[in-house]
Amino acid sequence: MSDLYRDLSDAVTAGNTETTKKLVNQALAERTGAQTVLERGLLPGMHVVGERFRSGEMFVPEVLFAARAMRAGMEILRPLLTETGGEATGTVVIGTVQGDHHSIGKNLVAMMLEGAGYRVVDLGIDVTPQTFVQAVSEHKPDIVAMSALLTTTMLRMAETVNALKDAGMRDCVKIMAGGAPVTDEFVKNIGGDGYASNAGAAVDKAKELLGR
Ligand code: B12
Repeated sequence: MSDLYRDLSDAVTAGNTETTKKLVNQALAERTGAQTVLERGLLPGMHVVGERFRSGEMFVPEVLFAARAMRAGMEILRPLLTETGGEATGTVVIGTVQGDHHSIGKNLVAMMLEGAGYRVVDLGIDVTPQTFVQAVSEHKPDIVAMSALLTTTMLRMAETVNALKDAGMRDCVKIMAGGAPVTDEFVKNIGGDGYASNAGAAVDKAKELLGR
């Protein structure tokens, strides 16, 4: 990793928003692509946060600072990652499921889908099955995409699939799900259509499911 990327990764881990923004802008000024800045600077920083949180070296307030720095960096990259023109390739309704407040991964997936030309309706975090159903009825999406980062909230994904079935809407949409604890097998078991382990793969999966 070059010094710039290491410094950027460290700034995210330390929750230093101003340094994160400065280094993202510096990397872009050096004509580095937005995708590279994301993959080599911001994501590794968040990865370290995950490991330190797990091992008890970091606590929730510090993780929140890191998340804020990550979000500030992502906001600078957003227009570059989502630059498209012309007709939308399809519509995706996305949200983090009920009881779950993790938004970073969901936001990245939304951004990458926008970048690939999809219209994205982001329902935010803590989204109940009923809200997903209402959004499908209102926006008529091609895909419903659910995110969960907690093993406990993964169960809400199954409830959302069932709520769509009960509302007679299951066959109108493709259902994708992801997030750290989610697996391909789990998504199949709950009656979903597609799983992806990261935002880039989520775009590939959306294209595969819709054939466009
Ligand atoms: C940041 C963070 C937080 C922040 C969230 C801030 C925010 N705005 O998002 C805060 C501090 C709020 C938080 C709170 C909590 N957290 Co937390 N958090 C994390 C942490 C460190 C990083 C998550 C992250 O942002 N990763 C970076 C992103 C880019 O990765 P990602 O989310 O996995 O997303 C990628 C893929 O999964 C995929 N993807 C994601 N969504 C989707 C959707 C679709 C459709 C597809 C196809 C793909 C996809 O693509 C994404 C991009 O590549 C993780 C550790 C970890 N290793 O995941 C713990 C972690 C998820 N948290 C954990 C816990 C326990 C909690 C709390 C319960 C802590 C507490 N005691 O209060 C609370 C729960 C709050 C709630 N109700 O949700 C545990 C979960 C354990 C478990 N097995 O359930 C983890 C794993 C940490 C740990 N090892 O203990 N957390």
